[in-house]
Order: sequence, then structure tokens, then C-alpha cells
Amino acid sequence: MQREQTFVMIKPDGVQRGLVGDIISRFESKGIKIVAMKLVAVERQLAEKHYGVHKGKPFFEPTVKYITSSPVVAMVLEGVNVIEMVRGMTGATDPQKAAMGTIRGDYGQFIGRNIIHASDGKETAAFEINLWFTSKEIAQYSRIDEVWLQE
Ligand code: 3AN
Repeated sequence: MQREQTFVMIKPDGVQRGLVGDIISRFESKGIKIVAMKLVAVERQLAEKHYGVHKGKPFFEPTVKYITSSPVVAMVLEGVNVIEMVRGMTGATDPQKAAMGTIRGDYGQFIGRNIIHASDGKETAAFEINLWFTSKEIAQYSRIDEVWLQE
């Protein structure tokens, strides 16, 4: 079982709607370790790099506008199979289609305001972590409950 890291961003609507604590609580309660976290007023250049794969698509410009409109909370989470696990907790891109019990399913209604972003694979996670954080900002530590999390 290999530990891995993923990048998560609570988008402006999540911050503005006061959902930061609830969302972080879900990750904490699941036993997922937060290894980096910061509130960021996102500059256009960073937003464009983050959504670079979507350049040219009709939702590119609105999405860039959306995440530069108000601060986001960026974090790096760590754990075994954490990329897939966090995507599962995040739910489908469209909150209307996201299952209840997922973050988007429970808190969102519209695809253009879908509360959270989480890396969708190993390569994306490495790219996004490196884009948003320096290695110095990522902590290495043990959580006291780790021995009780796993058999
Ligand atoms: P996800 O965030 O679930 O990985 P992506 O990477 O396909 O989804 O899309 C990035 C972001 O672009 C989404 N979080 C959403 O805000 C926006 N987006 C994606 N598809 C659409 C769409 N069809 N209409 C409007 N916005 C979209």
C-alpha cells in the first residue's frame, strides 16, 4: 500500500458560503492527513495554468473568472490511495449528478459553482501540487491516530 498525495482546492463559493470547516472536517474524520494548506487570492496566470488542459473549451474563461473572483483554500492531502478516495468524496463534476453523501452532492447545485477541485490522477496531482506549493510548504509528520486507522 503506497502513500500518495493529492491537490485539493475549496473554490470561492465554498469559502464564501462558509463551508471550509465542514469540508476539512470530512477529510480529517476520514483519517486523511493535511500536509499543506493556505488561503490564496488566485492570480489569473495561476488559474490559467491550473485549467491549462481546458484552454479553448467554452467553460475555460468562466472557470478562470470564477476561481480568481474571491479567495480559495488550497491544500495537499496525503494517504494510501488518497487521489481516488478524495475524488470519491468530492463527487461528480456536476453537483446535480453527484451522489448525496459527496461534497458536491451535499452542498452544490450547479456545475459552474461546484465548490471543490481534487486532482484526477497521479500525474495531475504531481503537476498541481508543484504548481500551487513549494516543497518547503509541504510538511512531513505523523498523525496520532494513524496507528488506529489501519489494521
Ligand atoms: P473536475 O473538477 O471534476 O475534475 P474537470 O477537470 O473536467 O472537472 O473540469 C474543471 C472545472 O471546469 C470543473 N470543476 C468545473 O468547474 C468546470 N467545468 C467542467 N466541465 C464543465 C461544463 N461542461 N460546464 C461548465 N463548467 C465546467
